[in-house]
Amino acid sequence: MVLGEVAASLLSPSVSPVTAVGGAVIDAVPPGVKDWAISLFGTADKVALVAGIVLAIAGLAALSGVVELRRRFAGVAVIAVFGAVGVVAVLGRPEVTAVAIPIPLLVAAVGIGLLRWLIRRLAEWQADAGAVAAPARRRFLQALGGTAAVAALGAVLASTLRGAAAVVSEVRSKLVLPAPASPAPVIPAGAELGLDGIGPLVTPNKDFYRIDTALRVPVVDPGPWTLRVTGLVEQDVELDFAALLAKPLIERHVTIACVSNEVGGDLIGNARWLGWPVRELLALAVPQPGADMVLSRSADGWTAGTPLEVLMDNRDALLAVGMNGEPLPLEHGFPARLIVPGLYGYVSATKWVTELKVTRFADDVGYWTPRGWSDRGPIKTSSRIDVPRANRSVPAGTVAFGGVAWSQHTGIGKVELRVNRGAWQQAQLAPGISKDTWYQWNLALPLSPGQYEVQVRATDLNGVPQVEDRAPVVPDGATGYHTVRVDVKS
Ligand SMILES: Nc1nc2c(c(=O)[nH]1)N[C@H]1C(S)=C(S)[C@@H](COP(=O)(O)O)O[C@H]1N2
Ligand SMILES: [Mo]
Repeated sequence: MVLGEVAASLLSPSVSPVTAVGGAVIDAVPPGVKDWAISLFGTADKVALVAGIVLAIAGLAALSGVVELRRRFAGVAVIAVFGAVGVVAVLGRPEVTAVAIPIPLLVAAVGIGLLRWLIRRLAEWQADAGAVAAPARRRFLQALGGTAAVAALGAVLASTLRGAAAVVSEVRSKLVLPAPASPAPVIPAGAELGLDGIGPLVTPNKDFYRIDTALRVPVVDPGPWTLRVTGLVEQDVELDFAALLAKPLIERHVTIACVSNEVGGDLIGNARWLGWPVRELLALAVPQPGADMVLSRSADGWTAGTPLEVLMDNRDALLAVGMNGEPLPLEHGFPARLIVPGLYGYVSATKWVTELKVTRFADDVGYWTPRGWSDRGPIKTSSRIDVPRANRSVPAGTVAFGGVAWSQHTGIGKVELRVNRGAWQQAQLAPGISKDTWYQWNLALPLSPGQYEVQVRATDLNGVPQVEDRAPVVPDGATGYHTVRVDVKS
């Protein structure tokens, strides 16, 4: 296993048998299990999966030792089957490369060699059992300890060696993005309330939520990278990174959100994205009549189905290369991704994007649709109380409430608060950067000592209030009022 990880560090994350098997598990498990894992482990779901795989492999290793001791080649067979599973998993990965195929076999061969060697030492010890000095016992324990030490060293090596990722990180850090032909509109004065505890209006890259199915961040070299526009188009278009950077790029603030964001959750963030409008790229390819969807595909095979009209209208859906003034971070889709105002990420925000297939909802589906999620995913109007934090006690007197509200591509008209299900009271709404971003709000309420339940509700610029009834995140996003309990102390 460690050998596989060292190879992955040097060559590409996708050659790791553990990553390949894990990826296959992610794609194959029934949606219910995956939702359960995400609700249990949250964004630590990947760590949990890898820990599970490591435990399963440790179990298999122990099993192979026990059966090999009883019967020659029984343990060898266990490892061989494991190697075969690794090859099948690697072959099934969309980012499969020729170098990845022999690696599970090599890993299995080394595993088998080690098993036979250790079993021979163990057999010598068993034969030697009566002897007082028991040198065979020492030899076995030395072999076992030595193997473990080499493995531990290898694991350290694998985690520090970041060959492929380091090369691409280096390319990324040297990259100078062109200045936008159309810069982002100036942030209006007062948009940032500066209230202690509200997240910043523009989320720094390091704090930006990350959601994807990739067990390890795909490493995509912008040199050979291309984006192809295919499918129901008058002509296929292929674009490389240099050509993309040479286009007149525009910069826009857009708040993206995950459909798995619970009411009050933090799977949402606002960034300044630099990119080329997707409609201009699609215009070069000329979509054919009848097409109504664009299936975007990433280097790791993930797909999203986005309504064609949303990519063609004037909302500035972007093929983005920059995030808050720097190239996209590797985990946010370097070298290029889609950013579509108004749609949840799972139907729009393809990272490491390599293909746009113009197609029809009747003919194609994105990754999450057969897994229980809706094929359409407009972001639902919602709002969040950031301060005071839920279940916190605050001193009596004037209590400052504040948070964010969003209704991408419509904009927020008002935000209201109510205490203990009383009358709604209008909060002060800060100006938004644009209707595609979230807005901050605040309201100071005089509260005497006691327990309070405070709820927030946003209404969009068309006068439509957010939905009160609670809905789970599946299949197309949560609804309901964010409710916090505040304990006011004398
Ligand atoms: N290649 C790829 N792109 C992806 C995903 C993915 O799993 N793979 N997940 C999507 C989802 S569900 C969301 S919410 C956004 C999150 O983008 P972020 O990680 O940059 O915040 O990315 C989208 N793009
Ligand atoms: Mo998401």
